[in-house]
Amino acid sequence: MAEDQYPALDFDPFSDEFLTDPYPFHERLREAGPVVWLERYRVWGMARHRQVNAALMNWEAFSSAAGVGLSNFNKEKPWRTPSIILEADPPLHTRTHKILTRALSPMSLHSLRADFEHEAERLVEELVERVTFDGVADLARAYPLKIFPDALGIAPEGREALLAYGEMVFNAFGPRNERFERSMANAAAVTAAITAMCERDALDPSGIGAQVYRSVEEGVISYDEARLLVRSLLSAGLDTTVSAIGNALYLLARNVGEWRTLRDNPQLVRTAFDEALRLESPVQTFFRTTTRAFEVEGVRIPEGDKVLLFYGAANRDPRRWIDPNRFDIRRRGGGHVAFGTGVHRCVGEALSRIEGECILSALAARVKSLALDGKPKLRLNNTLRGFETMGLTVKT
Ligand code: 4IA
Repeated sequence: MAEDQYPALDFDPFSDEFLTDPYPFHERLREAGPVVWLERYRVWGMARHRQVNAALMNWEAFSSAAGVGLSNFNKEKPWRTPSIILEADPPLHTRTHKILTRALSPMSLHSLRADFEHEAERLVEELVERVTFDGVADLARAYPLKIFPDALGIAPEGREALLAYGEMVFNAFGPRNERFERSMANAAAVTAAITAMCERDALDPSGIGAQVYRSVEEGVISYDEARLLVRSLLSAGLDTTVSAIGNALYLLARNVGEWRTLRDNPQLVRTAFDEALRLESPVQTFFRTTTRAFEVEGVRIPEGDKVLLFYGAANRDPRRWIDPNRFDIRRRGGGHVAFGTGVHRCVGEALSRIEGECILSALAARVKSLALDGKPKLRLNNTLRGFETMGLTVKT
């Protein structure tokens, strides 16, 4: 391709049509070229694994500090105080990242595992007795909504605000479309509830939230920064795992052979959950902003432009995976970008894996067959891919 020639595409990655079935669009994006121009939002797009991975690894050229949504914080006022970990670059990011990495370290998580297992087994037992239930409301949502706020040390009252807030946060990374506006209907009340939950005095001293405040005593961050880091945990940790668990249930219910393989080989829970994350990635897209002109395969992206990275498309790139659309719970080797990669790679990965694996283990131990009742309904969101309802029937 000649200099300054690039494919231009006119579809809207945040439309109902795209979000309902993104995969044919992903294929067109990947096949159009390593980097494309998206007319509708006047941003660049990358959908191939190699380029998405490379951009995520290069925080110096592909900055997060102007926000990882469509809105450019250098030009528009952010809808909330920017996150000091997600929407920051080193060196600020390095300092905050260390704090959350410590709060979510294997050591801190170790003591949670028994509770997580117990709660998963209890919930699955209850659902097995009911035989028919909603895989989202009764399992994929119910489970994280109990154990995650418990782990953080959040009071039992008012937890509904957490899901409403997540809905706002993840829609806000997209354009100010109808979906975004609808989720913001109750914004003031929801934000006030979340802000109150993040205060030191509102948190149980034995939880992960209180752990973040230890860094204030150590003089590493200010009180306000700690509060923002607790807000990051609340923003990032719930809707993502709800989607991940729901999507895994969907794939296992749809692929009877894979369910049988898991039931007969429960040691495969880790790769099964990982494969579900690859194939139906909860986080579908994030943006970066170029800090300088950057050339990708002969296309020059100017400084200060937004670049939309299609994680979900990268995770099904046939250049990277054999039979990419197949759900294969024995697939190994990782390499998907569902958790991102580079300095911003998910700090809650280990926690999310414990959640996913506890649910899949409890099901594998107790359930012989898992079947969808009718067609599950998606919950469309500008960033997250997940279900709203999913009728399931289990047999023991
Ligand atoms: C934050 C990537 C996503 C799960 C995420 C969302 C919000 C925040 C961090 C990560 O508010 O810091």
